Amino acid sequence: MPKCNKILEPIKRYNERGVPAGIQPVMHMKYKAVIFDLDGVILSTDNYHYEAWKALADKLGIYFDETINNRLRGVSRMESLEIILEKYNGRLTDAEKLKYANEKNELYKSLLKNMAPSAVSKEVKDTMDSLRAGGILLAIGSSSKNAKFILKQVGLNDYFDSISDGEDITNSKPHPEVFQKAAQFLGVGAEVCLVVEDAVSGVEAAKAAGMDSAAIGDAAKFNLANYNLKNFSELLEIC
Ligand code: B16
Ligand code: MG
Repeated sequence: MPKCNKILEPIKRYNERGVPAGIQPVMHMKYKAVIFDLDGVILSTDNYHYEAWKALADKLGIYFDETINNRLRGVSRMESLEIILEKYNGRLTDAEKLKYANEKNELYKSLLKNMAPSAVSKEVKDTMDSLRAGGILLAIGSSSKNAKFILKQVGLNDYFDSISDGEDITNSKPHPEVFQKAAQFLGVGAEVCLVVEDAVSGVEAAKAAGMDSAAIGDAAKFNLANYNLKNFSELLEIC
């Protein structure tokens, strides 16, 4: 498919979705919708996840570091706990696992209250505004059950055309369900969607959904996605 990135003159006023004047719409878009992973793409909650998992690991006497934390990217809460328990000598019942996962989540949620709109960079917001101004639908496809809470914290709760998150799915990435639901909520087919992901499992999920993908951050180190982004704003060149 051809690459189209023709930029129009800046629009002069706010449109009905609150895209500010001066944001440049990108025309002749290749994709009808862009589905963004949340954590690691729109913003980062890595530090909060780390602090909350570390507190639980310390309580159980389990070794935990940044490298293990990186393995939790894009992975569901219970699967994350299983990864942490790889270094645990004892055995936990399912009920105990659930209790500890809930405990971690309560601490994580209290840390998330520190998040503010400044957690979303100007580059990310301006890029999304430009895509929107060009008529592209914008969605979230996140494994997190806290996605809506996080979006509210950063003032983006009413921004996206659809949100598919951990509350909507029974299978987590690399299963394609979260992205399939996002496309379904938008009313578009997989072939017109571009997924933006920071996790390898997320890129694999996009592929399994039959969608193109753009990898950023960690996932961009592997040659799995259709595009590897150095900067978020490069989305304007590939859409
Ligand atoms: P929660 P994403 C993912 O979000 C995180 O990357 C991952 O670290 C986390 O374990 C998962 O959400 C579940 O989060 O405990 O809040 O339900 O990258 O898919 O937006
Ligand atoms: Mg992510």
